Amino acid sequence: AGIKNTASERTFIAVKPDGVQRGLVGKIVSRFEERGYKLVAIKAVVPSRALAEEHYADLRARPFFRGLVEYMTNGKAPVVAMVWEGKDVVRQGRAMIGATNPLESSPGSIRGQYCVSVGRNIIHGSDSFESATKEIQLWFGKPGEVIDWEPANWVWTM
Ligand code: 3AN
Repeated sequence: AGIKNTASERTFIAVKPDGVQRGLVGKIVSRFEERGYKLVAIKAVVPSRALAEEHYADLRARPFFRGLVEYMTNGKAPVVAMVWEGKDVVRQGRAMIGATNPLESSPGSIRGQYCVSVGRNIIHGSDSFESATKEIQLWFGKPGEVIDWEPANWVWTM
């Protein structure tokens, strides 16, 4: 409850193993940077089964759950986990990513530009402020993993 300050909101974004395999990490990072968001955490990680199952706990009953966890954890490529900060970043992040099913993702969205299969849709983004809080804690729970910093103008502030 209370008023949320969405200017300093944070969201959890992850390039999934298929996105890493396809060399899309840089393009995805660029989109968030160029939109005006601030990168406050990033790491490559092969998640444990427990972490992946907790991350996708809401989907436990779905038929694709086992396959989804297997593909996130098999280590053929890591997940690139990130935390992005800025105004309305939870909702904007979802809009930039596009619909879950690539058949419904608008062509200008990340999934709309790079994916054709719902089971290989290259990227995850938190779907609400509450999910973001939970997912940031889950993936970046150790002290110091999320970094507060202030942008400065390095072109002429010297
Ligand atoms: P989103 O990732 O857009 O929040 P969710 O939470 O419904 O969508 O699904 C999480 C992940 O589960 C998707 N990114 C996708 O990898 C996988 N998934 C969702 N629906 C299907 C499906 N029908 N078949 C296979 N995988 C699916």
